[in-house]
Amino acid sequence: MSTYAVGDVHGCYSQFLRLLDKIDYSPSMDKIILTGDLVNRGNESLAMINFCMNNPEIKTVLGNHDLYLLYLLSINKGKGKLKQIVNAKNNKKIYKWLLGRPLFLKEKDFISGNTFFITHAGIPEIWSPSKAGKLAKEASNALKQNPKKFLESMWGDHPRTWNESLAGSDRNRMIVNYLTRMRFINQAATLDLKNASADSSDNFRPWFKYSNKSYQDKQYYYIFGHWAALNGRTQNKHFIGLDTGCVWKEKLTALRLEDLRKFSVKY
Ligand SMILES: [Mn+2]
Repeated sequence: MSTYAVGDVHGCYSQFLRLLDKIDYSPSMDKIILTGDLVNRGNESLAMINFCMNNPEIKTVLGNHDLYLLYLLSINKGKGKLKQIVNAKNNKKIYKWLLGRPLFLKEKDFISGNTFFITHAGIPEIWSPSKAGKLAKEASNALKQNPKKFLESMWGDHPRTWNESLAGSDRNRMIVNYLTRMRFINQAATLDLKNASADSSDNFRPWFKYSNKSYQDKQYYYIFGHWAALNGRTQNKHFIGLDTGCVWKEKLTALRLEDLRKFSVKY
């Protein structure tokens, strides 16, 4: 009985099945938690979504591409690789299912006592994990309450810095941008959303290079996807990047939470 976190699948459904095979996945015994971005770029996005809907023991957080899909579903407009989903017969069911996915998951391993925080992009140093969990729930509730309004006003890179007094769409956008799009931030936790490479610039460093008190907890592990250029390299075993670029013809990776062992399949 094991729990695995799996990196960004991006419509690479065949590779995902091969990975499940490799870890000898049993739906009745094992748990899977995906880091989001189930869809887009790859060719089998619809198959991937359908598989997850049919296997409710598979959990996922929402990634920026999943949110983009939600937006396209909300305006009933297919685009690129997501056309197959927007035009699918069960598109209403997919929309409803996606709306119910969280932005943050917490998983405790009771044998080791380790706690894992799973988000698509990460948790900025200005927030403790419990604060991030609360804000994630706040944004999810707003999304469910008024999906159209939320999704329509979600786009944009501003504001760039968190401020407790932010309200309405600005606040939701900020929460979503930290949890699903963040890579580099500065000392004030200002986001640089333009740089998708692995190289720091000016005063911006990878979000996990700062020194939040929670980051020092020896039993806390931060699991994220999103940053394919990083290819899992954080130089800190408490920050585990699982997007290993499957859709860029690299690898799809699973992490077994019990012993932190990684399993990968090649594209
Ligand atoms: Mn992403």
